[in-house]
Parts: sequence; structure tokens; C-alpha cells
Amino acid sequence: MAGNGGKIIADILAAEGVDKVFGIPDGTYLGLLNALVGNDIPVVTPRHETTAIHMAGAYARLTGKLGVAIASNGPGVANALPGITVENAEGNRVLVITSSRRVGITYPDRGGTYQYFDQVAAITPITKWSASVSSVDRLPELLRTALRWCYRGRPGVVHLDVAESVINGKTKLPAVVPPVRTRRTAPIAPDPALVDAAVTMLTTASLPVVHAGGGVIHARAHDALQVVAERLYAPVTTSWSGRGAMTETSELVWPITAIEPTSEVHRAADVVLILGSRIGETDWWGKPPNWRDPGEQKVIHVDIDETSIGRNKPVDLAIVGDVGVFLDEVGKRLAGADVAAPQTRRSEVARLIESRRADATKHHKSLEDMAVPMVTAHVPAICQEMFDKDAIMIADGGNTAVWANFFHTVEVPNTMLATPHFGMLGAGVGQALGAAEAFPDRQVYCIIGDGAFGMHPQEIETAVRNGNRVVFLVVSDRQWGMVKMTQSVAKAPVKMMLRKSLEPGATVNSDLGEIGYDHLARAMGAHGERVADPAELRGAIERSLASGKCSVIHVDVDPVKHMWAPGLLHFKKMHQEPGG
Ligand SMILES: Cc1ncc(C[n+]2csc(CCOP(=O)(O)OP(=O)(O)O)c2C)c(N)n1
Ligand SMILES: [Mg+2]
Repeated sequence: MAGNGGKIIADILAAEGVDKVFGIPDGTYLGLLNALVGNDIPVVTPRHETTAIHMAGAYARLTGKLGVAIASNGPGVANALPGITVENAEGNRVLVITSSRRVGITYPDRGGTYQYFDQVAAITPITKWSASVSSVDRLPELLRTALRWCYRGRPGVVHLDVAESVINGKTKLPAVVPPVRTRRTAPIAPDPALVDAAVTMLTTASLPVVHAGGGVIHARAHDALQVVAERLYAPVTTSWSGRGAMTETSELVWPITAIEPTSEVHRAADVVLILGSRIGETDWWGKPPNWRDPGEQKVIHVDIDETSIGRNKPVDLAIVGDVGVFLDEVGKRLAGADVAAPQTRRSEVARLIESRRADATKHHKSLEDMAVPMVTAHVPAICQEMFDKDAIMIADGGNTAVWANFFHTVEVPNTMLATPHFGMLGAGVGQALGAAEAFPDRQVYCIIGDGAFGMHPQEIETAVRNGNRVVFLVVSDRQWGMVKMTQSVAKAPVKMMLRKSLEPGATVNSDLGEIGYDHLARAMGAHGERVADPAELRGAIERSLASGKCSVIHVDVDPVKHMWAPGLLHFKKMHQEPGG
């Protein structure tokens, strides 16, 4: 049968079960667009290519499916670069297909080619793998190699650059084969002898502790983790990326925002089970004083990617494999055995829980402050109360994201998104839209800084056009709040402690003017609200949900109180150079 390169791509993606593609249309890949539509794969179109990449990343992380995004040669690809960088750093499984100019124009390289740059050279260092397809004969082979890379090791972004002449040019179509014939589709099972050894270490430990990273979310191992944690009566700490690996309503979970109590747990453990985490900078590199001395703490490290194991924290037992399969196997072995946690462990865990509770109440004072404009804590706290338990929450911005993290509890696993590795302002807009595309029937809301939202407000129209009923709560302090805080403390620490803020003009370019985001929303056909009084926020959320469409609530917050987000001192320390 005859077709074109676009049809080859669409057929292989359809066989992979891809059911949505994100990107902005372009003539260079018309053959692909037509073939996707022909395969009942809709193309969801934002107004900026970087949004498409974040939509695909959020879609992948929330559903466990492959996220696919497209971008067109030259400017389209240039616009996609930030999104590619971030989604790769965050470890979300995204395949990006870009078009490039026709082979007859780019080869030989004459210079002066329109809308052209070496896309593979630019993208290679920001992805797991990137290649160019300049001949249709190699398209099936290279696309299948790309798909193998998508499922190899730690998830991230994989890129295939396909010349317009390949996508739109006529060719004979190869037979479509199911993925199981061309790549590994079953999760990698860990060596059973190593699982046995892990069980022995865990059951003979005096205080075993589980540290869950983003790998647990990608393996969708939330329930299996809970079973193992409960059978061992072991505290579970989560990395920033692993937030939501297990429900935070469990007394055994230490949300990452319990920063000092988490370190207390890490210092108390004699055996640590690290699951799908590299123990990076925001895990304090696994080092004292936030973790116990390596000589006194045994480490079991399970990861799908063997290059992550033992990289920062020395290991006693290295296990390569899917953390979901590992946990299922451990759970089974613990089911029959007499593993009733010893009383000493129960009292130690009770002590640690008490310490975590005391730490949490420290922050809750802000919720008693009913001044107008409001203190930011009310925004996440009221959202938690108003939205469904399984609503997807996205946190974006500087201090806004900190406040949102501290006053949110992940009740249902894998319902919170952010960019914990990159802190990418504005990514939350695309993530929210991707979440709404992943689960059209669930509530999605995004708490975002006014600076961050200002990077992609045009996507309100995307949400309206595509029927994404996202509620954006834009925290308006009219400043790059986190930057202003850092500058102020660096300039006059004592004055800041005494007066809480410096005189106008004391910091460099950290103030912003106002964008009336509620007006902007209405201009694009969305529902708009503006609130400054915490007592009025519930009503605004109710009306937003009742509007049945994308809504933007412009929330005026006290700009000085906003600068004093919780945990600031810890964050400063966390980013010190590790040494050792
Ligand atoms: C894309 C991007 N540019 C710059 C930064 C550096 N940065 C970190 S926080 C911050 C200020 C954020 O302002 P806003 O979104 O209004 O949140 P606020 O801190 O005021 O809550 C900046 C500029 C970043 N993280 N991401
Ligand atoms: Mg701000």
C-alpha cells in the first residue's frame, strides 16, 4: 500500500496506543496531521510550542501513557526547546517529533537556509536520545529505536527529527506490527535473590525507612508501596518529585514539606529502601547531617536505571528493576511471614509522628490571619477544602509554589504536578491543560504566581477552545516575590528580620506592574473573578466551578507576608554545595 512518511509515523503511534498528540499545525507535517486524524488520534493545539511539550509531559505522568508532541522546523522547534529541557529534567516520558526542511534544501548545507538550524545538535544534550530521519527507508527503524529509548531507563524526552520531504513524500507503507514485536513491553523484574536479600534486611532492621522518588509514580506503584510500608510499619518519605507516591493521609507518610521531620526520620533509620530516586540536591545528596552517617545506615537502592544507583549515597544492596514489580514481590513475601513490627519500632515511629505533627502546626498560624489582602496560605488551604479529593493540583511560581506545597495534602496519589527539578515558571499552565486532557472529567486547578502566569496567559484561550475546565488561581503580589525576598535578605538581613521588608527601590527590578488576570480571562471567553478577602475565596471558587469553563481567579495577596513563605531557611541550606 502506498502512503507517506506521516502515515508510517501515525500507524506506529496508533499501534503504541497513543491517543492524543500535542502541537501546533504546520504544512511541513501535513502528511502526519492527516494520518493522525485518520487514525482517530486528535491533535490538541495550544498557542505556544513549549506548552505542547508540557501538556504531553503532564499527560504522560498522570496517565502512565506515552506523551507525544510535535513542533515544526525552525521557529516551532526553537519555541519547544524550554519545554523539552524541563520535561527531560523532570523525567516525564515524552516523544517529540519535529519536522525539518526538505532534504533537497538542507543537503548540502549551503548556508542561508530559511527556518533552519541543526535541531538534532541543539536537542541532543537536552534529551535521552535524538536522531534525524532524512530518508523514508529509515523511518520505521528510527521511530522504533526512539520508542525503545522512551522505555529504556529513567523516563525523559526522546526526539525524532523528520524531514518534510520524508513526512509528506510518497512511499510504500511497511506492515504495522504490535509493539511487543519490536521492543520490551513488560516491566523489568528484579532478581528474586536480591528481593529476598532486601526482605531480610528490611525485616531485621530496627527502623526501616522507605524513601520514594518519582520512579514510584512512573511505575504506578502507589498501592504496592502502601502495602509494604504498612506491613513493615515503616515511615515513608518522599522526594519533591516523588510527592504523591503514597497518600499523605497515611500517618506513615512524611510529606516533603515536613523538611526537618523528614531529616529526623532519615537520621533515625538503620535501613533505607530508596525507590526510584537519585537522591539529588533536594534530598540533601543523602548526606549527614540530614541523613545518618553511611557507616551506620544500610541502603537498598532500587531503580529502573542502573546509572542512578549508588551515585550519591553508597549502597549495600543494588537492585535494577521496576519498583512496582519489586514492591509487589516484597509485599508477597511479607504477607506470610511474621513481620509484626516490634514494639520498639512502634514507639520510635510514634515519636517521629509526634514530632512531624508539632512541626506542621507551626505553619498553621497563617490561616488564622484574616487580613485583606489575604495571606497566601489561604489559597491552597481553601482549595483543598473546595476541590474534589482526586482533583489534580498544579503548583507554579516562586514563593507561590512554596506556599502551595506547604498548605496542600496529596490525598489521592499522583494528583499533584509541579516542576520540582527545574522550578520552571509558567510550565504549570501547560501542565494544567495537559492534566485536563488526560482526565476531562476530573477537576484541575493551578495555583500560580503572577510572574509565572504572565509567561503563558495566552493559553487561557486554548483552554476555552478545547473545553478544559481548569481553574487558575493567580497569586498577585505584583512582584517576582521569591527574588525580591532573596535580594532583600542579602542586602539587609537584620533590617529584614526587624521590619519584614525594605523601603521601595531597595531591590533591583523585582517589582511588577499589575495585569488584571480576571479581565484578561474574560477577554478570552473564560470566567474571571478577583478576590482579596479570604472570606470571599470560597464563593469565587464555587462560581468558577459552576461556570463550567476555564476560570481565572486573580487573588490579591499581601506582598510583604507573601515574601515570608514557609521553609525559606531550609531551602537556602538545601542548595549549599554538598562537599564530601
Ligand atoms: C522561567 C524562569 N525564569 C526565571 C526563574 C527565576 N525565578 C525563580 S522565582 C522567580 C520569581 C517568581 O515570581 P512569581 O511567579 O510572581 O512568584 P512569586 O515568587 O511572586 O510567588 C524567578 C524570576 C525561574 N525559576 N524560571
Ligand atoms: Mg509574584
